[in-house]
Amino acid sequence: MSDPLTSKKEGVIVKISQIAGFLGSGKTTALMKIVDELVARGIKVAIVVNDVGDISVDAKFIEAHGLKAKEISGGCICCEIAGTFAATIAKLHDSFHPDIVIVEPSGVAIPWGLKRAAEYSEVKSEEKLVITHAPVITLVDASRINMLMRAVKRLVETQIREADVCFVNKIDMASPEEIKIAEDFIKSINPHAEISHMSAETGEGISHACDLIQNGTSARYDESVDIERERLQKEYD
Ligand SMILES: Nc1nc2c(ncn2[C@@H]2O[C@H](COP(=O)(O)OP(=O)(O)OP(=O)(O)O)[C@@H](O)[C@H]2O)c(=O)[nH]1
Ligand SMILES: [Mg+2]
Repeated sequence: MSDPLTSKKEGVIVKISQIAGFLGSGKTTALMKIVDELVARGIKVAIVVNDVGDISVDAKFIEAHGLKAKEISGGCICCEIAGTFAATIAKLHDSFHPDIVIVEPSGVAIPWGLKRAAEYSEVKSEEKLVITHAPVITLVDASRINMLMRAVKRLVETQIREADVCFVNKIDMASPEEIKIAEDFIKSINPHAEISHMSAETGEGISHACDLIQNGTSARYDESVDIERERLQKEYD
């Protein structure tokens, strides 16, 4: 997607990539493999994790790859601690100059809220910083799709609606029926999203995710506000 606001701005560009998905959908497992491949491609990557669960990104893994990690514990990146998240991105930028910051939001985070929080880091940085976004990736756990569609439907719907690409994950353990249910569910909520398959466990789909993160873009939060304002203005006129 074109990014008119960003193209008007000047400064060092940092791309934010978020891998969303409900608790236990495979975000950390996917993130590890994605980071591995992006680093092998020569990209300077930083990771920000917001773990509310027990499983956290292995600091040794991160150090072994020469990466900087910043863990934010508790709460939700996108709303409660937006200021801290923005400061984290700005600090990472000022000290490490990553090309891409990959964010694992908490499993209950909303993608657009995280975009807004990331863009706020532009005013927090010592340098002139311009945030761009990689396509928002949402992982949908096919092996638990029936539970997800019942117990946490609203949240999962929002994560799917705000995604550019949905990966149906855990295809190695899900049945063909579950995979089909997940695909239909995604289509019914977000017909514009690209739907792809992944097994974060076996590595299937990881290269495609890396291509999207490296080469793709997604609209800015503030751009979406302008687009919405224009649309409402037209309706009013
Ligand atoms: N079989 C299979 N298991 C997977 C796959 N992806 C993740 N898992 C497993 O699912 C569990 C949760 O994976 P995580 O990567 O920790 O999920 P997460 O989304 O980071 O979880 P939270 O951070 O707690 O929300 C782990 O036991 C993983 O090993 C997959 O593609 N196939
Ligand atoms: Mg995790």
